[in-house]
Amino acid sequence: MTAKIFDRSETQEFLQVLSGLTNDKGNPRVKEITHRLMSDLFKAIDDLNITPDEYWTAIAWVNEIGASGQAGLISPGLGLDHYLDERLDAIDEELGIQNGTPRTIEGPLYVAGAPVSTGFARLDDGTDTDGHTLIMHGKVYGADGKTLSGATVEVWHCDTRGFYSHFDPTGKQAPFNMRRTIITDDEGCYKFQSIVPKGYGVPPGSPTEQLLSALGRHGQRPAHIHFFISADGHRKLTTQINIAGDPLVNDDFAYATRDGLVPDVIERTDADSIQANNLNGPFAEIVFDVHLTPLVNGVDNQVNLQRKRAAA
Ligand code: MBD
Ligand code: FE
Repeated sequence: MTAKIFDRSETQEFLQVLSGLTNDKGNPRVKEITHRLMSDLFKAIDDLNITPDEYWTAIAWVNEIGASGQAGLISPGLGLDHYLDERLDAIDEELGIQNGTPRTIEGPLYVAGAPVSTGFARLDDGTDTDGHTLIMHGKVYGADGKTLSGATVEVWHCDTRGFYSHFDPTGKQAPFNMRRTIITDDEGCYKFQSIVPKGYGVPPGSPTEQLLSALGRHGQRPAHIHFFISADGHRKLTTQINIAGDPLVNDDFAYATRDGLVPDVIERTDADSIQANNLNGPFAEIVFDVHLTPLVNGVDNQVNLQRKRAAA
């Protein structure tokens, strides 16, 4: 097939009309983006001879993605979340801002409103008996290099089955299990007890998995722990740490692994360490300090308003 119609003036005029560029109502930014995306899609259909059968298969898939609430899951799977991070990094580089702690993607499974405590929290409710006890702690540092007391550390992770509370297909977990907000203490420290999470996998048979399979890819993430860290006068940091030693640390379907975000996991078996943490057996310890960056001209230039709206 050699028929090509993209460059025809009728096609170009049609793209202007369907994007609203020929009317004076609506939202100019939405028109601009729609025009570009529709043009790229029309061109791809033309160049690749995308058939009606292929096109309508894709539409059915988009419907399934929406019906299953997986737009936020295929997005990191297709690297878009990581790409946005790379762009933020590039913008920071232009501004001369150094991110002492790298950012990485939020993912689709944060829930606002977790219980708040100062200094320390226990994240898990003790019902995941397959879990190995984890003690994780560190200090939050401000732009001036000094520790920040009163900083907010939001943390969330999944259980040993790879399920997050509020998204658990078995309905087994209590609300906010393995989700807490910890305010740093006078020394700028946060500390929590939980269990070492396991990796996450996209739901079997899901439209997300179907596309990944067609790409010859898997839908697994290495074990990881999510964080939002915020403090007055600083930009909110979205990041994660990976559990060192997980075989998928460098094979994450969501592309969230970054240098500096794979802290050592130290296995503690000595009586003194166990007693100092009020535990009754061996545990894993992770130490992870966080360095925040200052506001830019008094504002968080990277704030994600959609997340604010969703949390309101
Ligand atoms: C997760 O737990 C996650 O963090 C991401 C980015 C995507 C799917 C599941
Ligand atoms: Fe996650």
